[in-house]
Amino acid sequence: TELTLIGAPTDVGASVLGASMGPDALRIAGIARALQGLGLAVQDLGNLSGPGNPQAAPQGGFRHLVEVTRWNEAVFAATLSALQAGRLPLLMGGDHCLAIGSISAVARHCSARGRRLKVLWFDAHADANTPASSPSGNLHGMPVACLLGHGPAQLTQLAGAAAALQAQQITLVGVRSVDATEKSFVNTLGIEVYDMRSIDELGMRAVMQAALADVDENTHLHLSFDMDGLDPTIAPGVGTPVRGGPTYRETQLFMEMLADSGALGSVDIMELNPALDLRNQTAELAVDLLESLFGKSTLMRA
Ligand code: DIR
Ligand code: MN
Ligand code: MN
Ligand code: MN
Repeated sequence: TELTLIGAPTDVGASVLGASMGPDALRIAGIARALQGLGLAVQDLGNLSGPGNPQAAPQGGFRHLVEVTRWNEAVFAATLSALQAGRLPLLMGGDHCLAIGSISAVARHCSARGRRLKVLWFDAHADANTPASSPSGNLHGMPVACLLGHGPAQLTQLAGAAAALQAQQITLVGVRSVDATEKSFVNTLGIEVYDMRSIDELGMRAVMQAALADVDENTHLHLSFDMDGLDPTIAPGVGTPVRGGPTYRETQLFMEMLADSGALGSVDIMELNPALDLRNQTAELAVDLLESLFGKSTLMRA
């Protein structure tokens, strides 16, 4: 596999500043070296550029819609060209609003090639807000809704008129903080969600077996990984931590089972906030988990 690292240094979709430094923290933690060590060819495109963070109040229910759109257009273009070159794009965020751009590009690419797209969304939050339900107007709380066609046209139509995803193409894992109105919207949309209670009751293995049950040889699997999905005791470097997330071991198994599927085609690593981190440990954890995602295992396995 040939990998393309794409840095998107912005926090325009978030309330807390600092995710803009995520890409460089991942580089400092040795992301390229670690993946090369697994035998992958790694190309780092460097950082995309886009507008600064105006730190403005919401307008019409959205904060920074113009800036968020510009950044997503840049992410969309970079992701699509990596895919068209036959490479596996790894988006280094940046806040999670940017997954609208990356996943819209993946959806466009898959439909052009007749491949099925399946998205795994690892997050403490459901990211399924609309202006009607959002407490903040922050677009990093809305990408799942936008990808399903519920949001401003600038963001829902990055790849064309149709929604990037249908509800049955996305599965949420690790969720434990959903806003009151967002909760009924998630239910209405009919998205498959493995919240923390399901992980507690079923275990990560059964959750992932169910989440990956519909993956076949023609499936392109996209992982959108919000670092705040992890338990904050091991991942303090995030802007909106929520206690009670998956442990280190549970998340390793999550990554290993994704690797075993053989279907991984694109990745987002989002919401890493070095300004809130302790000696870059959350970035180092991300790199460690990425090694498992790309096939590192303790022993040879059948
Ligand atoms: C909250 C927080 N649900 C919102 N969302 C976050 O503002 O919509 N998503 N932090 O990652
Ligand atoms: Mn998120
Ligand atoms: Mn989150
Ligand atoms: Mn399923």
